[in-house]
Amino acid sequence: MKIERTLLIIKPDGVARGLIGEVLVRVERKGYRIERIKTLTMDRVFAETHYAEHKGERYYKDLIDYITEGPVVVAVIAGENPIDNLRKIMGATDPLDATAGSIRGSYATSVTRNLVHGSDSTESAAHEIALFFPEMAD
Ligand code: IDP
Ligand code: MG
Repeated sequence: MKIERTLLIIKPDGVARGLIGEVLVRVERKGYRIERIKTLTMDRVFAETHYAEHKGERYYKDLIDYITEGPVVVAVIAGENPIDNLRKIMGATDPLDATAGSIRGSYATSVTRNLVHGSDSTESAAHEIALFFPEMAD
């Protein structure tokens, strides 16, 4: 089995609503290991770096306001095929399109305030892990 990694973020609404455990239990029960985990509050400069590819989108300001509004939990998730599996556990970006049993399908109603983030490719996972956990970069 090839061990790979992805970055999970429980966004400010997930932390404020007391859903940290709910998210992590699903990730662990799927079979993944939580290799690193911490709480932090992103400032706007950091958030703009993380979401740089969205700059110019009409929802960009709302996204930066949202992600900086309070603490988030950031974790490195390790195991087999973590990127695609985590995105499946999370559900589609818009909770309306997310399957009913997914995290977003179960707990979110808004396309912006959709509780969780997961890296979307091997490249973005490596980039995001290095951004949030620079001590892990090799
Ligand atoms: P993802 O989080 O499922 O990978 P992305 O397209 O990468 O989705 O968008 C990043 C974040 O930006 C989303 O999770 C959501 O918070 C916000 N977002 C994306 N698309 C929209 C939109 O059409 N309207 C409002 N917010 C959006
Ligand atoms: Mg994305």
